[in-house]
Amino acid sequence: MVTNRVPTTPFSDQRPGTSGLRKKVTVFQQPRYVENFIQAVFDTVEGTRGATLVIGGDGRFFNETVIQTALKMAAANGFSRILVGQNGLLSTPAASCIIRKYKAVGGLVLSASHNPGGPDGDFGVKFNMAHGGPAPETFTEAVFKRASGISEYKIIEASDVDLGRLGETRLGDATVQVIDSVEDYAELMETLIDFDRVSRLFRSGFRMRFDALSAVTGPYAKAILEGRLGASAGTVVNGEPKPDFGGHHPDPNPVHAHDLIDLMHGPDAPDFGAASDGDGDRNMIVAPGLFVTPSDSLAILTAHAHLAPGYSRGLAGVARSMPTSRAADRVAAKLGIKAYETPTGWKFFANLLDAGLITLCGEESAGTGSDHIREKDGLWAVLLWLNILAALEKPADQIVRDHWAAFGRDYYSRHDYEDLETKAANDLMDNLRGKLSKLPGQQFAGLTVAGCDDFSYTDPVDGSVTPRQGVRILFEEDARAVFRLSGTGTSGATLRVYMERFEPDPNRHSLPTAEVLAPVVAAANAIAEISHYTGLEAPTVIT
Ligand code: VG1
Ligand code: CO
Repeated sequence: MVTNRVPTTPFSDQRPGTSGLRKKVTVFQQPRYVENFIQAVFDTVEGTRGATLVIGGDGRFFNETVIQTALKMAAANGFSRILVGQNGLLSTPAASCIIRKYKAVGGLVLSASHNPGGPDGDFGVKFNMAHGGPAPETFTEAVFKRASGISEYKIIEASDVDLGRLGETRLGDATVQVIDSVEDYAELMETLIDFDRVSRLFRSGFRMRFDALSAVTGPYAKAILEGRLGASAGTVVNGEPKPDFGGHHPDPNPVHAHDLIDLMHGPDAPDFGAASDGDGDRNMIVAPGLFVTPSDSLAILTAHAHLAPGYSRGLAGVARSMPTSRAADRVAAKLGIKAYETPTGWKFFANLLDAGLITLCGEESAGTGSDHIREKDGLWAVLLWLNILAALEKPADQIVRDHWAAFGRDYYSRHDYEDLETKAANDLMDNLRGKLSKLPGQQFAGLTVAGCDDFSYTDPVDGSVTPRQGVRILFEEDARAVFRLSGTGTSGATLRVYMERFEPDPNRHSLPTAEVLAPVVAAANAIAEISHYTGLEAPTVIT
């Protein structure tokens, strides 16, 4: 077998963001672009020789092309065993599960997650470590440095591997094993969730809809919900992964999953609704007539997780990303467990999980997970909800309302200003950071600033410090506004403004979110001078 060392020259833009390297498909299609990045990753991984590597993706356009390249490069770089999902498919949580189960040195996950797909859409490459979680910043920075000085990559000459057929094939000195994408994941779920109880729930006539948005979760949801748990056929919609996600924007939020939202608010709403994103790590939960914010969902799961077999011994602690509402903290306080606040991005949860400090964690962007893997896990969250619904024998909306009655309600909304000019977005943040010291005590839209800072995270496990993770402004009225720039976009810049307000009074738990948050929105706009810097009078997406 011939191993070629192919000369190359670096690209200057291969720095991974919040979750891997994410660019337009057309950028990835440039000759040597994929090869350079993958070689930089392999050069950075310690101990590739003789090791096992996992490869899979969310099935978006360009997935299979990159997988074939990655396989031949992995063989050339000394990996001895490569596990790849059938048809090139692996959801991000399944990849994490498989890396851990088969003690791989890591895995390549090909996905741009919730970003649109297709020839004009986005593509992405993420690397997960031996613990199954996203590479930490020390690793991604090393990859970037390596990619910036790369001069050759290694690839073997071989024909493409048949990804449709399960089983082993030789590729150079390596063995490629095409594995069932769903099996290992489903097995893991069975150890955590009371499948018998959830089956009984479905047999009793409980109806649900799971919208896979034509992305990777379809096969997983069909096999588990309709297959193992006996939900009626047709429970899973848009269940075939498509290279362009059937035109869907695979971001499970009320804007992009509006079909599900409409159904759940209509007269024929089933008992429970859920959706997941491109690579299957996010989840959206909808009760009849009521969208459950991801922040509330994390809090509710924290309060009731002990009802599921995997968590019957209680939780060690809980963590949330900084912009996620403080609802989970309230539950943690009542349970007497510790609540941690991390920067945005799943990679920051890994140390806490590895050290056993937390059991559950989540983000406002619809990511929820536990110590069963090192990624957020969309379908797992849905299954845990089902377990809780079956155990409490209460309608989903009632569970949410009871939660608010017990803990108070954190009204929550995120405003995104997309496709801004990078300079305008940076100027806005610079201006905001520059005025922080003068804000405390000032009033905006009737709210008084109690305190503010630029979030800096000190990892409690390894002591590493990650500064400048977003500006937070706390108001005396128990409200909060957070500002940060997205690290997953592929064109221009996106400003995210996260707003919340706590309402303890049960008589005020059924108000429209926009009404309750109006003063916070006005204050946030005034403080950050959003219209001035963005030229926009309103956000492009409100979730
Ligand atoms: C977004 C979300 C963040 C999430 C990240 C990856 O990042 O805000 O919470 O971890 O996407 O999610 P940003 O930097 O654009 O705000 V996914 O589903 O790509 O794996
Ligand atoms: Co995702």
